[in-house]
Amino acid sequence: MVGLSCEAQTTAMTTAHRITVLTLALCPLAALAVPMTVQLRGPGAQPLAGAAVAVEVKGRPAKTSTAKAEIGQRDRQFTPQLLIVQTGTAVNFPNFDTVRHHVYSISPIKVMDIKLYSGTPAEPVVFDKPGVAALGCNIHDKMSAHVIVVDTALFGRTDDKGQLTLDLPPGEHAVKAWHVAQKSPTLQGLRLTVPPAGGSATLTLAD
Ligand SMILES: [Cu+2]
Repeated sequence: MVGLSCEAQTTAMTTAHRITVLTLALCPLAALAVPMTVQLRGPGAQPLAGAAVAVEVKGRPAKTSTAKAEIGQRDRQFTPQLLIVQTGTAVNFPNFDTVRHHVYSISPIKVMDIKLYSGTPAEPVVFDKPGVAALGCNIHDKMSAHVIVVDTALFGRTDDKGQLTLDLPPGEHAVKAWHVAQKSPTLQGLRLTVPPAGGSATLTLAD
């Protein structure tokens, strides 16, 4: 058994009960996650690409004190324009342009103001409350980005088909989702049921 991944061990489970007992003893609970594909749709059933989806599993830590992330500025645009992070993540805002930028947010979860600067600011900004922060640049009105802050490490961004696959424990979980086209500026709460073997589900975001 030594050197086998938990996945390989799970396959071995079917061959001998004795191995099953050993496998369960070796694999931590987190390894019992199964692949689950979520498709996020809008109120008109259209798939929502580039949406943030986060799954909150009971008993898992809501915050991090170690994660780091980055939103750069390049060619007078934020990159990326959507950043999804766990609550407590420190985000840096390096400016790769030769022009100076002035990054700000007046969103309630993070009021911030990095005044006209070049290079990388000395201190990152810690996003310590869950929700949505809309970022802008005081100099370039067209620059816009969003930081989506979620109380879970299980999150991602939907692809062109509005889909996202995550390894999740079976059960019923709370989901937080957000898409730039929705009218409400906050994360929406949804529910997701993950069957024992995983699978797929469609979730619908309101306007
Ligand atoms: Cu700017």
